Amino acid sequence: MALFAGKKGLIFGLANKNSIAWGISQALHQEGAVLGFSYAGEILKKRVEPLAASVDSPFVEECDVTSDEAIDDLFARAASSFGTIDFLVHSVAFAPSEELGGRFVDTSREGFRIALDISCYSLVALARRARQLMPEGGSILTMTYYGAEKVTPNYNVMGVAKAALEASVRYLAWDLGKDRIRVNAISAGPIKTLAASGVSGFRKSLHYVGQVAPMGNVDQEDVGHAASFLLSDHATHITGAVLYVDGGYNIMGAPDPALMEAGPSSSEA
Ligand code: NAD
Ligand code: 0WE
Repeated sequence: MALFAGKKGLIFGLANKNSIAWGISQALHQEGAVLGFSYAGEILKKRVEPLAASVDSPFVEECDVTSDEAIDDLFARAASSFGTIDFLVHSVAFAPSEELGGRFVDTSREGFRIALDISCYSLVALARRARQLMPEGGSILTMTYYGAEKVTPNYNVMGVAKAALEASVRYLAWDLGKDRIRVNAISAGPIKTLAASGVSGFRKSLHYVGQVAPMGNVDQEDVGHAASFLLSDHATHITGAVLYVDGGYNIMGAPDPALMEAGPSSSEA
C-alpha cells in the first residue's frame, strides 16, 4: 500500500517546476498523497495551476505569508475543502535582493525585518493554523540551508533568518509534541531554482559544493524522497531535527587537496 494513501496536506512555496516544493510534491503524489497548494501572487497562478492539475490537486489558492488575514483565509478554505490535514510543507524564503550581496554589516532594518518575517515567522504562523486542522497529530516540514550554521558569503541576512528558522523548528517541535505534531527541517545543498538563480555567485557556489561534497550536488528529487520520509509515519518520533540532504558537504573540513591551488612551496608533500 502507498505510504501516503488516505493522507492529505498543504504545500507552501511552489513557484514553478524547478521549485524544491515541486520535487517534494511529486514524491508525495507518487505515494498517493492528496495535495493542496498555495502560491505567493497572481503572477504565479498560471505556473502553479497546471502543475497542481498534473498531480490531481483539488486545491490551489493564493496566499501571501506576510499577511495574517491571507493566512487565515487560506486555512478557512483548506478546512472546508479538506476537513483535516496530515502534513504541511513550508518551502518559502525571501530577502530583498540588495541584502544578498555586499557587506552583512550594512543590512538594513527593513531588509532584516522582511527576511525574518517571510523566511522564519511564516513557519510559526502556518504551524499555529495547521495545528487546528491536525486533531490526531501530523507532520510539518521546512527547508533550510547550511548558511544558517556557517558563514556563506553573500547569503548574509538569509543565514540569520535560517538560523532563526532552525531554532523555531526546535521550539515548535517542543510545543507541538504534546499535540502529536512533528516539526522538522531539511538542510538542502544548493539547487538551481528560481530563488537560487536570482543570487550573484550562485553558479560558483553550486560548482564548488559539487566538487567538495562526497556525493556531489543534490537535486529536487533527492530532497523530495527525504521529505516524503520525514512527512510519513516511518518518521514517527523524529521531531525538531535538521536532516542534511547535501551530498555530505557539511561533514567536510577541507576540500580534496587535488582541487586546491599549489601553495608557495608546492614541491613539499
Ligand atoms: P523557489 O523560488 O522555487 O521557492 C521559493 C518560494 O517562496 C516561491 O514559491 C515564492 O513564491 C515563495 N515566497 C516568497 N515570498 C513569499 C510570500 N510573501 N508568501 C508566500 N510565498 C512566498 O526556490 P526554492 O529554492 O525551491 O526555495 C524553497 C525553499 O528552499 C526556501 O526556503 C529556500 O531557502 C530553501 N532552500 C533552497 C536551496 C537552493 O539552493 N535552491 C537550498 C537550501 C534551502
Ligand atoms: O535560500 C536560498 C535563497 C533564498 C532567496 C533567494 C532570493 C533571490 C531573489 C531569498 N531571497 C531572494 N531574494 C531575491 O530577490 N538559497 C539556499 C539559495 C542560495 O542563495 C544564496 C546561496 C544559495 C545556495 C546566496 C548566496 C550564496 C549562496
